[in-house]
Amino acid sequence: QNEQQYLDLCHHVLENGAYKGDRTGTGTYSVFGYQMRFSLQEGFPLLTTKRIPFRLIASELLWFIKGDTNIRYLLQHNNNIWNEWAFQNWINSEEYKGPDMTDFGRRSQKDEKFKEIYDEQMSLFKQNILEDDAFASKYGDLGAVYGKQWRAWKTSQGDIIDQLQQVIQTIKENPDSRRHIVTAWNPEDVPSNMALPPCHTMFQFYVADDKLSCQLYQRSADIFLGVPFNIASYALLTHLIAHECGLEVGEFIHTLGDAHIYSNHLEQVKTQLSRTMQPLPQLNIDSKVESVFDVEMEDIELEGYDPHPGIKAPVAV
Ligand code: UFP
Repeated sequence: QNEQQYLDLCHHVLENGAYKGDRTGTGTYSVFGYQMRFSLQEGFPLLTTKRIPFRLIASELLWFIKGDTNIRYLLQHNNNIWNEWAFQNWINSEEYKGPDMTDFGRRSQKDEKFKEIYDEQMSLFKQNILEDDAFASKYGDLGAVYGKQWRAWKTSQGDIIDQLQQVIQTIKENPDSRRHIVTAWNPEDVPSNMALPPCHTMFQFYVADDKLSCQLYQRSADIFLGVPFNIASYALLTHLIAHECGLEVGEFIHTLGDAHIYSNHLEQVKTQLSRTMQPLPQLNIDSKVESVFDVEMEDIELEGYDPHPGIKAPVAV
């Protein structure tokens, strides 16, 4: 069963994970190298043992697919998941004259007073991104994030490669190819140009029996907070591309490098593991959709999602 794959991963890391320090200073239990297989025919792999905000996953994916790198699109869809990265550029700039926001992520988790001041600055920032075109193009753009690498990879010759468009074309023209790859890891951009070196390093498509499968190599995986999003995102991508190519969906294969549970997520993971899985939802894509590049939120519908409540956990920053 699909969701069991994820719960097994949690059990595996709780039992076998090595304690390991990490960049954020939080500490993790970690294994290296792990694979899950989700049969997309069985249902859409959105976890039911805690509520996962599908709307955020879908609008972020559409943002990648469009090759957009400006958070304005996300804000227009009430999606705040990339705000901190843009905000960091804003407070680093000479134009920012507000209160000191140094280390805002960590401080707002620890200091209530500071959090109020930060929330106010963040909401002003969001308003400016939404209302002021010049401000948005200057401070809303995240640069070399997934949208850019997928749709506008810059070569050393200064040319642009649209990897996603090319891979869709080859899936249609030469489905048996073993070269259906999109890579986001660009050594030239890591780390100086990138807010966060890509976690989803590369993915490959595969066609057999008129079914489209996708495998992702994820170099670093926050099992409690990140992975449930990542599974749903790539499952949705596979559905969308299969739809455009006139194929059925096959499997999503999720291969993880450093797969870790943060030491301050252990209780939350145990709570989740104590719950009973519900039936998986179904994904419906509007049959009018022809190209993945034109998909909008209203074309995607999730049916029969009845999860357990969400579980809060601190994000490692
Ligand atoms: N992370 C995920 N999935 C994502 C994403 C980040 O699990 O889609 F963007 C986690 C992995 C890790 C942290 O815990 O974010 C990135 O830190 P690092 O670059 O040090 O691996």
